[in-house]
Amino acid sequence: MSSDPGLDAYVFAAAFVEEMARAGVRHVCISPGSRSAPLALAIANETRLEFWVHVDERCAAFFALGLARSLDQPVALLCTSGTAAANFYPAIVEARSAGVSLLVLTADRPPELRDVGAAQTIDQNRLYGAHVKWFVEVALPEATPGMLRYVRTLAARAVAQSTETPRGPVHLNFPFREPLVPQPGATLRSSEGRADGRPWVRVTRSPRSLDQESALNVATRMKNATRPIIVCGPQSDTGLAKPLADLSRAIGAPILADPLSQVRWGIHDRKAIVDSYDALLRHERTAQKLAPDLIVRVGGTPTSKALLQYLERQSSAPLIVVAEAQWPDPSLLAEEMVRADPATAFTQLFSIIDTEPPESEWLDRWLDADRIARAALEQFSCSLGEAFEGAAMSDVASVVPDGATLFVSSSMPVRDLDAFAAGDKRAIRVMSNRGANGIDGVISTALGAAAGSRSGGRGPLILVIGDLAFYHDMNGLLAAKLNRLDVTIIILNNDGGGIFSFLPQARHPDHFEKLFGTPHGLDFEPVATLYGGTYQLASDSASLRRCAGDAISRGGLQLIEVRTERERNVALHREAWEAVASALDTM
Ligand SMILES: Cc1ncc(C[n+]2csc(CCOP(=O)(O)OP(=O)(O)O)c2C)c(N)n1
Ligand SMILES: [Mg+2]
Repeated sequence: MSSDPGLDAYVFAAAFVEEMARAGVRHVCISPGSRSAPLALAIANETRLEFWVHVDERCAAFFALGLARSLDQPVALLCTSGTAAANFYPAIVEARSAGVSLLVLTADRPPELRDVGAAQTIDQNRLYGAHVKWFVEVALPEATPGMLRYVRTLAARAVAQSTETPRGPVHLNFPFREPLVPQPGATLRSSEGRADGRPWVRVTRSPRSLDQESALNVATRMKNATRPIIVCGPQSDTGLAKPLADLSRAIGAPILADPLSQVRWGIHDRKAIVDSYDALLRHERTAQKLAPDLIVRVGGTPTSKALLQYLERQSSAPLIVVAEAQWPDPSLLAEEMVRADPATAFTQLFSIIDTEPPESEWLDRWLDADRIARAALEQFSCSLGEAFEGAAMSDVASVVPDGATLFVSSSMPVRDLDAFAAGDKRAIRVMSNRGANGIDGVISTALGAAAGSRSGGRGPLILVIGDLAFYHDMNGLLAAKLNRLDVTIIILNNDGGGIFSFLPQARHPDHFEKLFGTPHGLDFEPVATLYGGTYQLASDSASLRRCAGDAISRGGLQLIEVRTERERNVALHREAWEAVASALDTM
């Protein structure tokens, strides 16, 4: 123990922070507080780290989630003790469900001040329960060689734990005793790590592949199928598209590409991509004609309910799920679970199958239906003289520049993107908080992704969000103002929860508006002024495309509102599906 215990705490914290940086962390979201001072100062002094300060911890954690997603890197979070830490909770739940690496650092009182009425002290032991992969009650800081070895190893291990498949959040609770800062004038020295900036512990791993025998078995099943389909659900690996396209070609399978699959858009071989399945599988006769004899699924559970229901009806076709870690099969119909990294597994399978592609009347049948459904949807949208959420979603998707990121909120935006937006060869990343499907933290996550796009040298970020989800996270907009982020936000304002009008409760009008519709009557224009942004109201397709195009090229915080009406929106969706059905009837 030195004569400056505040300096010892700093040295200990700085060793942790330095090791975090050496293990690949580049960004930290910090929320203000006193107990966390040793870590906050160490982070601010670590030149490899960029730090983002957020007053609202809920926003901070979602912002970190968006950054981690965008950069495909672990991101750290720091807050003080008490309810501050509890406000991290929803983003941690999402990170756990969606497999995103976060290092959650919370400061705490030392053991002797717990449960004795000390201020701002709650039980932070395993605060996030099963929603973190790893919890550590960190030792009290000491600047001795042994304890510095301990804290360096801890940092390396925490990063490794959070980035190991399945990725996820880890929680480290740091007790600090007062004094929390070094004496005035003290030199903020740090301890010695390994030479040449090497991490204290280098962690090595390689993607999980299939052993020879399993690969041969799965390849044989795929090759023998005459009516195979591949369903690609939400996933973030942009490297999956090519091996997936190769495999689909080798077995003559259509790829039903979820909007969050990173396969619907992109420059890979697109010949087998089907993206109108949500509309065409609602047509019973077409769905029957498209009954598969093998289903291969990869990625998370698909967004489309029509697709999920179709898959459940095909229970006689064997279902092979390729998933390295999660168990993405709520249908409980999987016959085989292939435990390997999907891109690696598909490359292996393709190298075994690599024969002349089969003459595929089967694939043509899918592509014909897809073309007819798409044309009917487009014709329907063009014929409207009013704002329609489905058309708005495809309008926005159509003006997203190559290289941009499109973030869509849960509830109807992600479903409308799925149902109405056609894929093409633009390299567009599509993101959404679909781990736990929350409508909270959407703005902050999107802004985190915008920050990630900026630091990764990528294109702009466009967010499409419902009015309730927008309202839920308005606090998050401060990050756009303070950090001068470029983000175009399209608010689909139907004055409440539009999704509920599609659900059975809509047929119980007595309490519907109060309990489910939840209109708020808010005027969003002043929100743009409050946060230093620009506001536009778009009244139809043409003006939405124009406003969005202008907003994206202007940069800064751009809000565009599209006003719709919930009941009318349901009617228009039904008309769109009917238009598709009539077109398919002629097939
Ligand atoms: C945090 C959270 N609270 C509640 C819900 C339940 N919920 C699902 S959709 C929805 C309404 C969303 O409304 P809005 O964002 O306006 O989108 P719309 O349905 O109108 O497209 C609600 C409350 C949820 N998913 N997440
Ligand atoms: Mg709404």
